[in-house]
Amino acid sequence: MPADAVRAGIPCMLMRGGTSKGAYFVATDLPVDRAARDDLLLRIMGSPDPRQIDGIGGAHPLTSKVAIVSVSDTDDADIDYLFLQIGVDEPVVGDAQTCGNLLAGIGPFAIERGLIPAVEPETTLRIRLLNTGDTATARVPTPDGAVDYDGDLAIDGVPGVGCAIDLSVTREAAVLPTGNAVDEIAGHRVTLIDNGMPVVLLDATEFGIEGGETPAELEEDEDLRAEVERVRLAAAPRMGVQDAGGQTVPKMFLLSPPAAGGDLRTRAFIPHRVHTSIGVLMAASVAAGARIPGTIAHALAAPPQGDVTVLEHPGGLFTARAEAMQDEAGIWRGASASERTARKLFDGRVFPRPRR
Ligand code: NQM
Repeated sequence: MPADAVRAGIPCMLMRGGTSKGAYFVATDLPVDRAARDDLLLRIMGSPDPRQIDGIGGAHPLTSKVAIVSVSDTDDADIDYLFLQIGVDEPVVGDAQTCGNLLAGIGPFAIERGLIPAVEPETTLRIRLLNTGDTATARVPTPDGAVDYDGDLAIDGVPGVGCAIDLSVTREAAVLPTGNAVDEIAGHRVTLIDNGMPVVLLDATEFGIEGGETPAELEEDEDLRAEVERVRLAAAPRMGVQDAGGQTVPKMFLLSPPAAGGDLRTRAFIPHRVHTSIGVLMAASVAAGARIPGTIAHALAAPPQGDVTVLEHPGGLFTARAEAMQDEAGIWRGASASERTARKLFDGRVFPRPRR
């Protein structure tokens, strides 16, 4: 990293990954010291400030994200991906979760930066998700030895079409952290599940809502927000998340029966704003839940058919390919696959503000 990043700038690529947007960096372009790195990223994104007016953050958690990428030193992966959630109006940098949407941009970014060579017509890379320890495989179209962002795939929540990037994620940990399909927490029946993202599944009607409300309507309901947060804080330690008050996980899902041609309707608190669509790995966790008898999701979803679960969200539909299978010991294990688009938006140097 240059000694005077404020004047010289730092190489940075702005990318849309799925339905999110973030700043992508090569690890060696950032400070090694964690406190210095986090301070720099807050200054780059313009946090803390609800408008992030003096930085490149987009004033919403879905557009205040950072991906740090490096060549992996393990035999199991080509590329390492560290995800950081940059607080919008608070000076916090969280690493408790990964992001499956930004994951869609990791392959293209690694190829663009020469961290992995492109192979015609498609480059396959194994990505270690440093936040969770899981491993992803990404297939990126590289027809002429370069990433082709053009394509025919449309995903709900993003206008237009783009290249299809296939992602699959495998996990070793059990998907039900408590071993139970349903637990009683803070007076509610809940399912705690993690198929790549720790989420808590709730029945919308138990929280006095119908389940089809808009994100704005849900965010305006202070009593609902308080109750959801109360359950979240009580559930988090049972999912291995300590001090959840300052963390972005677990995510909270209010579920209801399908109403728009899908298998299950979802609304997600992530955890304080409401998602305008759904995260990739959140969808993997919910869809795994819909396949496990006895869970809140299973009770509300249409009966599973084939290997896809179509999740309704505020921006349309998400087709999740999530597996949930019991091993010999009866423990539920999961894996997931999805198709996303990603796009390089801007490449250059970013100039952090001198101080917070
Ligand atoms: O679940 C939002 C997003 C996400 C996470 C969030 C995600 C995922 O939609 O895989 O992508 O975590 O708040 O980008």
